[in-house]
Amino acid sequence: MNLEQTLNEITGKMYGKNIGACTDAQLYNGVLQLTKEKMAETPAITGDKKVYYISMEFLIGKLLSNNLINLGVYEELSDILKKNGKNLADIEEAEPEPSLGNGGLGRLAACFLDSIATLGLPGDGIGLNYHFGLFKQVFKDHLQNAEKNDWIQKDSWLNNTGTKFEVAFGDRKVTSVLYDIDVVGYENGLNKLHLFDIETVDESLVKKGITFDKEAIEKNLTLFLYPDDSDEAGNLLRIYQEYFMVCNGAQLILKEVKEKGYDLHTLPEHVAIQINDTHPTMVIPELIRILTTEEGFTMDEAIDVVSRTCAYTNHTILAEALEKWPLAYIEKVVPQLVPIIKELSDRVAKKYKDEKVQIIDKDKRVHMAHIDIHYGYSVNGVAAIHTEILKQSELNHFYKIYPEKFNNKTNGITFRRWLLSCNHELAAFLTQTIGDGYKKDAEELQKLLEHKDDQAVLDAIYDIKKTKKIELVSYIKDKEGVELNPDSIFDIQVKRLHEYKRQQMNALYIIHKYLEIKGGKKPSTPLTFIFGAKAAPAYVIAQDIIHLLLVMSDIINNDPEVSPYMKLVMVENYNVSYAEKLIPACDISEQISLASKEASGTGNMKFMLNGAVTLGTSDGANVEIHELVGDDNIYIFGQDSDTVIKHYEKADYVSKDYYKKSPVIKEAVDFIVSKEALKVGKKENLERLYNELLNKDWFMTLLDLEDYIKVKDQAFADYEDQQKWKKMMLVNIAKAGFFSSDRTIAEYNRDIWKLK
Ligand code: 9GP
Repeated sequence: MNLEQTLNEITGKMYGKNIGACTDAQLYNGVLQLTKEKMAETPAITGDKKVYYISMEFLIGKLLSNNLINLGVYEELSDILKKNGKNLADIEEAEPEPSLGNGGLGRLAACFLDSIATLGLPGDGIGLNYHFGLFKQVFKDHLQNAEKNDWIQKDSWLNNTGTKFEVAFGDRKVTSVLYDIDVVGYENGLNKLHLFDIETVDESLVKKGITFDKEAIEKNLTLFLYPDDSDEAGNLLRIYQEYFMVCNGAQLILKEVKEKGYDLHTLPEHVAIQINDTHPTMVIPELIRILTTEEGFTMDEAIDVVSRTCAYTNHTILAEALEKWPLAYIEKVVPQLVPIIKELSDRVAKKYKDEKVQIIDKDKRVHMAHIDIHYGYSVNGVAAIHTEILKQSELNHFYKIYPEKFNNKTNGITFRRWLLSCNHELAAFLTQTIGDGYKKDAEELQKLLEHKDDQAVLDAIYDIKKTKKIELVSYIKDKEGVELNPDSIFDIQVKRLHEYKRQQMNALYIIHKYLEIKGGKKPSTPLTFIFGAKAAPAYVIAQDIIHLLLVMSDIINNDPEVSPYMKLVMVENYNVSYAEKLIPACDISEQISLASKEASGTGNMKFMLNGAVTLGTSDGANVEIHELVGDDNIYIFGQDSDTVIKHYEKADYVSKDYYKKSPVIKEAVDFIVSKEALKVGKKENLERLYNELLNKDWFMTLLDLEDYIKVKDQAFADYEDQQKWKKMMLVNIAKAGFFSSDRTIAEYNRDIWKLK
């Protein structure tokens, strides 16, 4: 049977209809089943050694288009649907986006799974199946509201495996259920994403918004990703979730190893466990516990085997990734781990006197990252500068003890999703111009450089950008009700909302531009500023920044004197699907974190690959983008990380000094609490943000603001020179190959996992 006959048979059985008679939603279910059947026929990737990537988040995005591409049937299916009067893009719209991740960390995990399978390496993900995931963002009265994200439908990519494990929280025992999502490599075999759920989960526990009884562990454990942890019950719930994930993960790993007939003493020869930030750290004591209590290992043997199996990735220098749990909390949740953790801590204390490297500190808090570093065999950062900062300052005490453990793995992105799937036009044009070798070997994108002076190629890239802008304009009109001008410059900042990412600095630039236009100074080409970001519900200042952006968009878009020259839109509920529409349409990619604070960033890579030019600080992977494209094809501004780190060390940054010194800064900051802003916005939020900027500004917004304004204005001016801009676009696309996650994974494998 050919693909069309199979699909007709499926829709016939499901709905008694042929393809042409189905609605898009029905067809989505039909194509879902068809794709799942094709994946089930794909051979599993096997080998002597397997990697398990354990992560609290997997931000996998919609899967239909990607799976079809990787299976090699996207075009064929698209043609079949067209022949039947249907459009694959419309059918993709019917797919709900899984809500299993938050930001870069989770998206990276998803890109990695794609690349691991594409490279034909045996490797599975291990995580949790959150029913309401990260919250759904809804704007009301210029404020963010959080609602549950009800993404799981009857038919979905989740396959109930029937596998169950018992998890003990002290004397309290619960049962897990394992769901798998198939991960198919690009023209390669199959791996799995294993998502554990608690059998007794109860969705009806959530009454209003995202509030629920935090103590009802049996019911709430897998409801939300990152539930509010501003109180003790919230902290305990996080520990319950983390332990539930690793206890299941450890049981699954050991079960698979035994089923293959390997002796557990040879674990490091058959398994590598990659610990993604510190959330899965308890897998180390948990494995040691199982091996010593159930498998007859001595403590020395268990520690040795586990330490040669586990590797740790650090994804940020902010405190949030270096979890420190009070020992008393761990005692409440998993008392059986406490003796193991104490043993691990005692061994360190005997060997090293330095307080900074202890596992349990004087206040009886357990430093999770310290467990990873002492009892794992590899510690990696996620961009060159980030790894240097870890070695030289954040984790310097450990680097001195274990220099051989530290290594860098600059992040990457899967080009299947971030080029082939989200920008068919550009992918087709690249194939036509440089052949399709780049799909397997991303470095081949460099062939595009041979066309740097080819007018037809330069024009085509520019025209594709215009097509994507027009598509985005219509999407945003539909979703947000805002009319944008496709002939304007699209300047986009999309990422989690955090002060270190400095959306507030961008907002101050926008205020400055608004005031300039009001004063009669109009930009030659109109400007469109687009934001997308969710703020953690308990993060007050982040909510205030969203408020300011929504207030400013109201003021700007409704001012007839200003709106022909500039528009501002903050898209609601930014997620992977939205990113796939925004990124191909972007001209200027905002990567403006305070230097030293963004470990890597991966949005920066996605934008570059789609022909946007970066406006950024010397932070994270921006540094490597800069090296690759050269000074002429990027806009870099602001203080470098050494300077910033010194400011922190000396505690000598005073934001008010910058405010007093610069009339431009003062004018922009003052506007936040101006009559005009207060007429639209809320006094409490705007005043709080204003005071924060003037009296604290922990992430040094005002430090770089003047330079930011200058360099951003330069970028806008350069855009006027179309020829110059087209060349910049071309160089950025051509140089993006380094950032393929296939390269990153090949490096992880070469240096850390060593799978055949
Ligand atoms: O903030 C980092 C981001 O810079 C990086 O690209 C990403 C993937 O490595 O991880 C983010 N970290 C977190 O989300 C939490 O540590």
